[in-house]
Amino acid sequence: MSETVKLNLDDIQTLCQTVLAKSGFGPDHAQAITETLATCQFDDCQSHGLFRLFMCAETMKAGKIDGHAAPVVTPSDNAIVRVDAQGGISLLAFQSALPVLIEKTRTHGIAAMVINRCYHFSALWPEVERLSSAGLAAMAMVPSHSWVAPAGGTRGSLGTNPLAFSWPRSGKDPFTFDFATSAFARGEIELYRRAGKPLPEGVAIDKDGNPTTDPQAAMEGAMLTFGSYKGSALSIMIELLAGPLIDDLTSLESMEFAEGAGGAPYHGEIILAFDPAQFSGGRVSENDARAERLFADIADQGARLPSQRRYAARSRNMARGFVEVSKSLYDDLQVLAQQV
Ligand code: NDP
Ligand code: PYC
Repeated sequence: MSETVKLNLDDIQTLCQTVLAKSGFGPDHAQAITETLATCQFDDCQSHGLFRLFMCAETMKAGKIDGHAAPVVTPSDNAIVRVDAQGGISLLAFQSALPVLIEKTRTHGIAAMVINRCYHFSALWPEVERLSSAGLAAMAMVPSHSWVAPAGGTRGSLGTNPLAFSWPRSGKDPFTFDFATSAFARGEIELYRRAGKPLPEGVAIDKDGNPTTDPQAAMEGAMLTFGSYKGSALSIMIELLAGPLIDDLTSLESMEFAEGAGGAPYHGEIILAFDPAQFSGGRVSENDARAERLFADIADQGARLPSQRRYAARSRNMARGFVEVSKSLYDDLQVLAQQV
């Protein structure tokens, strides 16, 4: 990072609250968004930290989101907790239904949270880590906008469709991964465009279907999935599980719904939680030891676990009490705070 600015938690909260309140988000939504952005920024998650304030403001400007929506959790006797975000940002809906998901998972061994009619702009790891910190294993998935071409295709049909997983570890940070099924997240391409840097090969094609390393051409053309047909198939699975399965929109439909107005995609989300106590027949500590043996074998080869960089950033930033963001991002956020 070239020139940087140091921001402590108060600075982050003030900046977020100013932008969000001025954009038109009510206090509950502003609080939920601020918590997530601060959590991401303290983990040095650049594409989904403070940078996402632009997307929040843009989503409000696009005119369809309800910044004051009150999520509604539907009671059920089964293992599915359904929460209708009522056209607001997903985060408040997630928070409202989380205690029910935890309770249902402990009752049934496996349970799912289905969020409908939400705008989604955030990283998924803060959500799955809320579940692993309650001793549960968890997965989360969302579609987005149809920016991504399927393997062998020439135009966007799929979303950047992130998949997140978290596994609780006694006395240690959980094992967590969270990544887009596109080769790059859209947010990452936006960061390359801001920095005027070319993309690596294999990330995108232009609008004529030719490979490109130009971030602007990539955004006008189509992004590619990671791992060729394998990432493409995973991405399609996410479309199905977090779309038609839960009676909500695919990335194609989310794009149509936006009518070119920009902002965050609008769709549903599915979060699955597993109770290790029930799945292992009560033999949690013996099976935790197996998992730990696997992690140790990986580390022993000099390989790193996913999220290790993030946890190191978290402990460093928490200890010193501030994060460093690029001065150009900080300046642009100050302008945003004046403009909205
Ligand atoms: P990254 O490629 O930055 O990272 C993906 C994961 O891989 C992280 O858990 C990361 O851990 C891990 N990782 C990276 N390098 C290594 C390595 N060498 N060895 C082992 N593990 C490694 O993620 P993306 O850019 O694809 O996604 C970034 C964020 O964007 C995600 O949080 C995702 O949820 C979000 N997103 C949200 C969307 C939405 O619609 N809401 C859409 C698409 C993405 P570490 O962090 O420690 O480096
Ligand atoms: O980075 O692909 C992305 C993204 C989409 C919605 C929020 N982030």
